[in-house]
Amino acid sequence: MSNRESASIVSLRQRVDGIVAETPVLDLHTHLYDPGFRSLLLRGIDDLLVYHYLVSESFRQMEIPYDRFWAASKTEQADLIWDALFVKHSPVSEACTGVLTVLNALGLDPRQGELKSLRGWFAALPPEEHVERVFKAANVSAVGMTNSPFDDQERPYWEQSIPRDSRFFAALRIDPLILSWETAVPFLRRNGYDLTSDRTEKNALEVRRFLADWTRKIGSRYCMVSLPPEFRYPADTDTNWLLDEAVLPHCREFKQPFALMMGVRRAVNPLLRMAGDGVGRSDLNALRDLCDGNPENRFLATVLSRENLHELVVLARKFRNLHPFGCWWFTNTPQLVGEITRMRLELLGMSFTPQHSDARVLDQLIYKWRHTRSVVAGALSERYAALASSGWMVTDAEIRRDASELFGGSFERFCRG
Ligand code: HDL
Ligand code: ZN
Repeated sequence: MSNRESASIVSLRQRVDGIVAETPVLDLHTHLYDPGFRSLLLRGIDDLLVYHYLVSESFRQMEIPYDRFWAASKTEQADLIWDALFVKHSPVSEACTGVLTVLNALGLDPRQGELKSLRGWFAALPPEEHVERVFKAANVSAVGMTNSPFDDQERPYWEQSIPRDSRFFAALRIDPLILSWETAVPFLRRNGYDLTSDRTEKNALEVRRFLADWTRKIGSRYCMVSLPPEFRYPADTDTNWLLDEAVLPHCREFKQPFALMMGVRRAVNPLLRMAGDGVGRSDLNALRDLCDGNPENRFLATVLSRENLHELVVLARKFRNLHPFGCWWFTNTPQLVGEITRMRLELLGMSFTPQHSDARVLDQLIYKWRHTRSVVAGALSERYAALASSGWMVTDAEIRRDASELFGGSFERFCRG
């Protein structure tokens, strides 16, 4: 490669880095809450350190019995995790590095003094100002929440009219309905829905009334469910009856996509509580038959198993009502985000959404998006360099258009249908 050619590759990467950095992102799936939900919005150094990704990693470096850890206060747990993963060992995992990316971006040096000074800094930051500071540092324009009518902590907030920050849009999460029908029925009955667990048209209509009531109450933009690797479609199950007779007709009526997160094996180690979930390979024939059998429905989909990711991309080539999104959870590491994004660009062009943060703690938006932007910009630059070698010189306007598509535009267009 001549000096001139290598110089133009470097400048191309710099152009792409710059444009990607200045492109605001719509983060379609997080577990964050609008500050109006008060204590449900997790933020600050202790919430960052007790993030379940770090809990599972720290148990590998600690002898403490599970119950002793869970009996400790959040501050004590954070101290244990800091010592295990940051003091006794280099914090090289993605989740550890992320904490340091956040602190560095906020101008905080964790090497100076104890965690106490960091705690004091965050404690002095009002939630609304904290949101502004993080959204600016992460260049995030909006985040999708995860809103469950079945969550006893969250539900009361929807029953009062709290002031809402429109940047936090709602998404209706319905795992208990879809996956635990027998326990969902008494919950629905307690909340005014006249149904039984029998698979009748009347009961299906009551479930649709529940879905419609909550979609209107929270103004959700899509419905979402996470599914175990064993999920099959079609199948003679309550899950599939609910999908066919209630959820998918509801999504058609409200002109909303249905989001599937496939391949999570819950409570592989229950002693780790939220940190105890694992992964399993899904049978994506189920997704194929959902897309093929419901052409009027639109499906957002992400998969947890790396082995499913190539199949998901190939399926998306066959069904335009399928929109792959994100490098979910255990695939959200720089190496895998790079591999997955290159695969998607090379097989789908721009018709996908490369990432969602899945952030649970406000400050995580900073690291999850800085790390993602760097990797996506690299993959995009490589594709543009391939174009350049065929004489197609991408313009800055085209890079801005493409980045805007990848960081929320394509999702929003898919939602509009
Ligand atoms: O089911 C989900 O939405 C997952 O994202 C889980 O919440 C998981 O605990 C998680 O936070 N992954 O990033
Ligand atoms: Zn999630």
